[in-house]
Amino acid sequence: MKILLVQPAPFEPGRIGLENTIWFCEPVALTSLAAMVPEHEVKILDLRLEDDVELVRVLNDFEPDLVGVTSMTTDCYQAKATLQTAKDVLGDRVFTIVGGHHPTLAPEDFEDPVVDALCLGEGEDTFRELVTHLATGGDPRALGGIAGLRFRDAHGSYTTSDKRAQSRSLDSFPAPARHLIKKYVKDYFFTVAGPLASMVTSRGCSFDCNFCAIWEFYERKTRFMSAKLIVDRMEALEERMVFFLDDNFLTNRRRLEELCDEIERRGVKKWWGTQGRTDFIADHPDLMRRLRDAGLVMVLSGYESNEEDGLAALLKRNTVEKNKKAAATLMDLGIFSTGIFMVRPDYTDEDFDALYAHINELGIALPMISILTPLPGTQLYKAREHELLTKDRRFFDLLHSVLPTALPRERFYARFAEANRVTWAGWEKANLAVLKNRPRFVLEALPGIARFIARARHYRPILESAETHLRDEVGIIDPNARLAAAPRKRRLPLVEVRKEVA
Ligand code: B12
Ligand code: SF4
Repeated sequence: MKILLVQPAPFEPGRIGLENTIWFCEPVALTSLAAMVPEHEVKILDLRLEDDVELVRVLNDFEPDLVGVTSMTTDCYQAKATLQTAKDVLGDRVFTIVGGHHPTLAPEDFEDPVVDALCLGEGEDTFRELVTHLATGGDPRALGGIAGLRFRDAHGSYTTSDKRAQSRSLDSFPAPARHLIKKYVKDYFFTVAGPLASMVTSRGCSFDCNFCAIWEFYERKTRFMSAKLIVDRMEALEERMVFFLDDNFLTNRRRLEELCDEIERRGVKKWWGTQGRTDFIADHPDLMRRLRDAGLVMVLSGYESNEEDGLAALLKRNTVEKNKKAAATLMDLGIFSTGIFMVRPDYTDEDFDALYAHINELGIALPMISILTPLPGTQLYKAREHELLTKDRRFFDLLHSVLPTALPRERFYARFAEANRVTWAGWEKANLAVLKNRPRFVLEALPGIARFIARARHYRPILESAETHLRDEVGIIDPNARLAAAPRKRRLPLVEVRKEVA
């Protein structure tokens, strides 16, 4: 069977967005799926790195029997457009499927004649069974025997098959088929690190923050790849720099110690980065030192708030004290710290001032500010859906406020856009610490540093202008939308909706 797997491009490339400057990585979902069907002819198209016409060209030349696309919330329309194009070019002889976080958490957004099926949850086994069914002449409208699908049945209605168990050991999955993305690899990066390989070494998270649906997507279970296999896979990579995409990599102390042992024993020389919580960093400075010595150069963490109340309202189960200690530990060790902070739509001028002052005190190498956004599937979404100003999925990029703001929108975005200029006090100190501790990394990253500076210069005017946000919203969000009552200093309400999930 001929299979085309597609990573859609953002709706409007060149707008504000994480992938333009900070983090742009390989589509691990697609290489993981491709690895499950090695006996079939598979192509992967990363449309973020291709000309607009490439999709149509490949559809015409390759004539795939199946087109699959991945989608997070912001990619929803582009993912559907990809499948629409597939049907336009190849008609009903092509089977179309979408998978990923958004179709799993908001399947109704994909119920459309151009979508034959949605993969709900983890995809590997579902995809392999589907491909085998279709390749052996199975009816494309009779998929009820394959767990983890929502599909269009013989009557054209959507039907959901049994739930796909998410219990398979991560060590039992084959290595992602990275040879299919070889031509793109030079273009993937995390800040100054690139060309960058990406790996996933765990799935799930044991926390239950109300703005994040990772724990719901993985049904409250966390699975880990063994330290030995991580290092086998690292050794097999051509790239010197690797990013572990795990949402919460720094969590299983024993596994991390084993990872250090394996890396030391085998003498693996890679620079690597990952995501991890600040409480773990604060509570394990010695282990962080060992991890640093094993090649850890960068950590992305959600610091989120400068207020204990703010953290509690997000059910983050962390403290400002731990945030401070983590930032100091990372600076001390010379690990490049990227910190994500959230501006709330109910922010006043004083709130903005306090958050920015706090960030400057912390001393983060790269602070990133986002806007609190109820993403579909989260507890926050359930609690605040009725307040949304739009359900246009392009605005769920954490850079637009889909909730009414306390400040006039113009002022809100002016203060938000200002972050890029006013939160850099810790930058120099934190980066000098990296330079001092990791001169070899800095030397190897010089081309990446030059590319990062070029990207930052290009996107700065976009990031630092409130106009870009307001322009995006024209005709979609009422520019005068405001919170009904001006907020005052108060304790933030906890959002406790959950439990129907368990
Ligand atoms: C790397 C990453 C990115 C990359 C791009 C990812 C890519 N595809 O290239 C970058 C850095 C650009 C990015 C950006 C953003 N991201 Co992001 N990102 C991730 C991260 C950390 C890893 C993605 C990954 O590769 N996972 C590993 C693969 C194996 O898992 P998977 O994608 O879920 O795929 C499996 C299944 O879903 C399914 N599947 C997936 N696709 C398909 C397709 C088919 C055909 C089939 C059959 C099955 C299938 O099978 C796969 C194998 O089991 C995830 C967290 C996570 N755990 O996934 C967040 C995540 C996807 N991002 C998220 C968000 C919110 C964003 C941003 C909006 C904001 C931000 N600041 O992070 C921006 C949006 C960018 C934009 N375009 O507007 C959310 C999405 C939530 C949602 N409702 O969609 C996640 C889940 C993080 C979170 N904690 O909530 N992100
Ligand atoms: S935000 Fe991080 S710690 Fe919280 S549930 Fe999501 S992945 Fe886990």
